[in-house]
Parts: sequence; C-alpha cells; structure tokens
Amino acid sequence: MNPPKKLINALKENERFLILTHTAPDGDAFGSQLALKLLLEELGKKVEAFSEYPIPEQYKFLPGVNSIKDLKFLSLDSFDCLILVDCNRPKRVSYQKDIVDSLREFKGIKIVIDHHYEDNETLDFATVSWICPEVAATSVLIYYICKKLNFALNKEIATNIYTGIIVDTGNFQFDNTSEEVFSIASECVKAGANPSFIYQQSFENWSIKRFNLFKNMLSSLEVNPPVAIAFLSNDVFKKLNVIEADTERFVEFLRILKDVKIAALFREIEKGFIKVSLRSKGDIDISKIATEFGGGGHKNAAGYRISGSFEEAKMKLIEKLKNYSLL
Ligand SMILES: [Mn+2]
Repeated sequence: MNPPKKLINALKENERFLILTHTAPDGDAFGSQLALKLLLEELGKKVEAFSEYPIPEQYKFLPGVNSIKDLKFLSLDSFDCLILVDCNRPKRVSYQKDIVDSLREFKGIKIVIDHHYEDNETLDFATVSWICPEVAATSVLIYYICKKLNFALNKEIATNIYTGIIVDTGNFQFDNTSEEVFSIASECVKAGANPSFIYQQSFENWSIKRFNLFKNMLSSLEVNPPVAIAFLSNDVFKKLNVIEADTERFVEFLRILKDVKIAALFREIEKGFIKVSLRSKGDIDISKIATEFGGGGHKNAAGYRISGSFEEAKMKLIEKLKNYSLL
C-alpha cells in the first residue's frame, strides 16, 4: 500500500503539525496519533497532539501519551498543517461547536488519514486525504507512512501501531483481521512491541467502576434475535463516575450470543443526547444504517449520534433495520 505523494510531500515540506483524532479516542485513535507524532518528531518537526481528557486508564501506557494535551486548550495559531487521524471530519473531533468551527476555518493544510468511509464533509474539508476503508486500522496507514519515509520502526512507534491494530481487530479476531495485519504486527514485535504487555494494558485493565458499568449494561440488555440492544443512561454515568471511554469495547460483548447478528449500545452522553454504537457479524453491513442517521464507520462496526430519549432512538433504529430487511 502506497501513501499518496501529496501526503508524503506535505509531511516532508511543512514544519509545525497539529494532530487530532475523534471523540472518546480508542487504541487506534491514540496509537495513530502518537505513532505519527513520534515519527514526525524523529524527522525534526514540531508536533503537538490534543485529545479529549482524561486519557483513559487503558491507554496511559502508550509511549508519548503524556505529551497529548487537553483539547479544551487547543489553539490553532501556530501550525502549518492540521492532521486528523482515525477521523474523517471536523465534527468527529469534538462535541464542542466552537472547536469544530475553528477546525473548519483553519487556513493551513488540512490532512485526513483514516479508514472510515469518507463522506462529502471529508472532501470539502481536506486539502490532502488518504482514506482506506479496506485497512483494519488507521495505525496500519501510519506504518506505511513510516515505510515510505524509510524510517525503521522503533519500540515506541511500534508499540503505538501494534495497539491500534489489536484494538481495531479485537486482538486479531474480527473480520478485518488480514494477512497484512499479522505481517505488520510481526514487524512491530520485531521492533520491540510486547504483545502480552500491550494486550493486558489495553484489554485487561478495567477499573472496578468500569466493571460496574459493564454489569449495568448487561442488566439493561434486551435480546430479540438477531438483535441485541443495551442502554446506559446519563444517570448511570454520573452515579458510577465514569466517562464515555469506559464503555470502549462493551458493544463487542453484545455480539457474543450465537443468534445475535446485530448489536446496538445506546449511551446517553448528556441528557437527551445519545451515542449509538453498532456491531454486526459477517456480511451484514451496519455502516449503511449509521450513515442514514448521519454517522458512519465500517461494515461490521459503526455508530451515530441522535437526540431524544432511548425509547425513541431505539424505535427509530428498529424501524431502519426493518427498512433494510435486516429484521
Ligand atoms: Mn480505527
């Protein structure tokens, strides 16, 4: 896989880079952001990365993570180049309208590196984009950028790339687990990434409150094959003192039942504002449903945001699934 020349030139020719990613960043978001930051720094560039705070417990081990600043304090003044990784449009960077608007108005070069399906907003926004929905993780794309720049992976970059890969492939279990993914992971291990350490940090590092949130999700679970639906209310988030990032991977557990082909987790991030994560098995393309609601994603993993109550949002989803003959 070959990064576009325009992208490589933009990385070579500019000096001051700002790297951002999506809300509630996961292992691929942080992994891509940090691997690219470390790479550009090795090339002598000035680079800053911002994300939503707090940094989730499961990603505090990532090399370079302490250099990520709180998105609240973002100022765009001193950068030539804005790069979105694992994120295809400004709206995905923040729930804060003023931040999204300032990104849209950024005067420098705007780069998008992502593996979510692109949309019109991506095309309007990006000066340079590299969108590859066929790759398992954005970290894979960062790996190819390292190769193209003839940069030999070091342990820090390899650890970030490896983390992105295992988080987005469910530790080499999802449908996107390809030969390519194993081969890049193998390169990362050669360069010093430690698979068992990274697995434990990323996947077996839940706090008690996160586990209590998980139990709460299970108690809300409604299974009507082929669909499983669960809901976490804003009250539960407040009561347990947890954040959206604490729900990472939860929806994947909802697929565990044999007869469930589509899983949906509804999270009330704020009162009356719900984030919906969808997962599917096999050939069921759930990204079409998410796109209908203004979201997006991949064939088997997608999501969207919707206003209203859980019951309303659930009914709308069920109706849409029926329209697509998935129910
Ligand atoms: Mn990703």
